[in-house]
Amino acid sequence: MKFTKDQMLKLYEELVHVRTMNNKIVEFIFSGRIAGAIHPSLGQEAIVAGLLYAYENHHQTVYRSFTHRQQAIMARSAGIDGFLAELMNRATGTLGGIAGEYHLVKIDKLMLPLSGVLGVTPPTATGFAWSLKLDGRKDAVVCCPFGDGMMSEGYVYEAMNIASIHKVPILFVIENNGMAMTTPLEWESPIEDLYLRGISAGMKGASVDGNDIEATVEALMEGLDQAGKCNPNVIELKTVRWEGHFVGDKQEVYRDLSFRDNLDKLDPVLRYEKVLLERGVANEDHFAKVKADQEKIMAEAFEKAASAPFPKKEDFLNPNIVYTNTDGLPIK
Ligand SMILES: Cc1ncc(C[n+]2csc(CCOP(=O)(O)OP(=O)(O)O)c2C)c(N)n1
Repeated sequence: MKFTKDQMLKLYEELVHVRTMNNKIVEFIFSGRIAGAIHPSLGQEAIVAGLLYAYENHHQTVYRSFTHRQQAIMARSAGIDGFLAELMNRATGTLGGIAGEYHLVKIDKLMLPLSGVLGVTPPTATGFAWSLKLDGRKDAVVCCPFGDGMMSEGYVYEAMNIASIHKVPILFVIENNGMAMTTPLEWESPIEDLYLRGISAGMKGASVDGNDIEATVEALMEGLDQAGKCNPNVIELKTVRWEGHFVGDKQEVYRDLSFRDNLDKLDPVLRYEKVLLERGVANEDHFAKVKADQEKIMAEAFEKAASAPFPKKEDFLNPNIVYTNTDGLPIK
């Protein structure tokens, strides 16, 4: 795929958008305005930005599940104000601040069920994709991203197997960052290339440099195209987790951090800046403007969410609010 100048600039903007949101999340956690274990995608922005771009440019509707590192995609799906308020457990959140990001389900916004239980999304997303096929829906497809740690859960492989047997319209995306919490990949998998698990389930698949935004987008667009024709497939995107598992996790006690010596070779934002400079598509002034614009957008959106009130205490105990139907509306 050749990208036009406008498309390249859009990809760059998305990368900066995701990086800026990551940095804001960290800032708001350390200033006490976001609570709980939040997992940003620092260093993995090309995957999040690539998925955003693919979802918005694929010719079918893309229902999606999420990893815990995809706040920017949740924000684009739910609407940034509602999402950020939900992330900060404010009453103005998409689900009234009761769900938080871990349980933000909104089918009408294409957001498939999530859970704090690792491994739940592939079986759920596969079932949803299968129902699309049974309903004769040719206008829609499902994308299910997950990490290398999740790939080691038995029911994730079972989901791939079922998807392959019944040819359901789903793309599995493995974000292989080489770490599952404190566990390095070699402790949980005898193979480095996890897309081979999809191949062994009879699907097509490929492994791609997940820090290269263009390669990532190309692979995802092709994967969605195939999935949309009921050819389930798997794309593995290799990347590196820069920080601890969650913000505040002291990873230096369990992890060799020598990868940090080569961050400029890994950094998806810096790498794409070099590409755009070499191609004469953009210059340093453009990069600075995009960063300043994104900083302003994020600062305003985060402050707005943080200034909203918390839900009422009794709402957390109200089953009509805690349990919702698939559109995220209270069950009456
Ligand atoms: C069933 C279950 N086991 C363990 C956990 C704790 N846990 C949350 S995230 C995670 C690691 C996930 O690793 P990976 O899938 O590689 O994603 P990454 O965090 O690297 O993006 C673990 C073990 C959980 N939430 N649920």
